[in-house]
Amino acid sequence: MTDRQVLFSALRVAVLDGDDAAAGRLATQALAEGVPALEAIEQGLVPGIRQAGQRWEEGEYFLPELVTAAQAMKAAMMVLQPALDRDDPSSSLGRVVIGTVEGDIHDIGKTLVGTLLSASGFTVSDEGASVPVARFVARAQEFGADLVCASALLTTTMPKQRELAAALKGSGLRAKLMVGGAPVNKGWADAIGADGYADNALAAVAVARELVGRGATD
Ligand code: B12
Repeated sequence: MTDRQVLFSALRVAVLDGDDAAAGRLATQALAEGVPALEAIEQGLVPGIRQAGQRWEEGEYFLPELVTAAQAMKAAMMVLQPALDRDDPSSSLGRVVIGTVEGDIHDIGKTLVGTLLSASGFTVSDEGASVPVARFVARAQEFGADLVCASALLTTTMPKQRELAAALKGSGLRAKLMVGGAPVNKGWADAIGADGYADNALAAVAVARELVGRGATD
């Protein structure tokens, strides 16, 4: 294993153990060693939180352990996020309203997507988690959004994305809709009339650029 792999593995274990002090310290170490923030997130933190979810599914972890794993991930993200923001300070590619749909408190993936969009040059208004459909629409109007991004992590909250697609169409606003989240796929996005879908934060940036008419080489 290379030094970098050892560090990624330690980050993963810190999340799994719900050790927020270690997660924060290792994130700081990663930046000090010149590891790109996104690499530390995708190769250390994300596998850690996914593995914690798997252990929970298999009955090895209980909810408090999953919560502390998420807290450790957030502690590391607090350190890494400013580095993501610094990575590409270009002029605004478009205005984005992002949030997790109502009834759903999962915000880690949504925040990652919002941060990368912002780092890639979009102006982002992050509305947080459990955002009602009406609030997405009102905010899109007042912010002059080109794009609304809605995350759903629960099969029970995915229908809110469908409601949002219909509400945005009915509002007459120009904003396009991109959806995502672990249970969401392209078939669902097409079925509800969303304009775009991506299964990870980097792909979300590419799709967002296409949706606002600013393809990869602009
Ligand atoms: C961490 C976690 C939690 C944490 C959330 C902490 C937080 N602040 O977010 C806590 C412990 C609080 C939690 C609670 C619950 N959870 Co939970 N949780 C997870 C877990 C393990 C990881 C989610 C995560 O953060 N992944 C890491 C991020 C980076 O990945 P991501 O979210 O998928 O996002 C990426 C992509 O999907 C995409 N993306 C995400 N959003 C968007 C948006 C757009 C527009 C685009 C383009 C892309 C995009 O890009 C992201 C970055 O690459 C998942 C398991 C899993 N494998 O997903 C279960 C999971 C989502 N949870 C689940 C459940 C059931 C719950 C609870 C209902 C449990 C309970 N009984 O109380 C509650 C939900 C309460 C509520 N009302 O919301 C189930 C959902 C099952 C289902 N079919 O609906 C899962 C799948 C676990 C399981 N296998 O059973 N959870």
